[in-house]
Amino acid sequence: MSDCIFCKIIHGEIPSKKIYEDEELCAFHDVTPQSPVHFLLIPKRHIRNIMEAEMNDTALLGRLLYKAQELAVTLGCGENGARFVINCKKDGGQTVDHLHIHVLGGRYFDWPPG
Ligand code: DGP
Repeated sequence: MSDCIFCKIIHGEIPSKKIYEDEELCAFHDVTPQSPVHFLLIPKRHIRNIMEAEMNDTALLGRLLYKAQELAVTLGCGENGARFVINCKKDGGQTVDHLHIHVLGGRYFDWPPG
């Protein structure tokens, strides 16, 4: 989608610190990190949010989740764990309308969120 920040990152039109990329997925460090490890993993196809995923997307969503934990382990979160977050729409605090999972690690996160 032409005016989507994350689509522009995928196409290299906006610089980013990429961690991983394959034919379906792309991961890069968050520009405003909230913890020592904070990256975003996204599908390359423009899906606006998790609630717009379709039945046909279940394999992609499975890969997204699997790759998120794999990258978290690679970045040193294997022992202490991490927070995996998907914000959705206004009440979920989503600010970029391209499905993404936040992976946050390297420090403790309280629960419930504020
Ligand atoms: P959310 O609130 O879940 O929609 O989070 C969007 C995240 O995207 C937020 O933590 C900041 C990050 N972000 C926004 N613009 C950019 C950008 O241009 N580059 C990178 N790397 N991250 C961005």
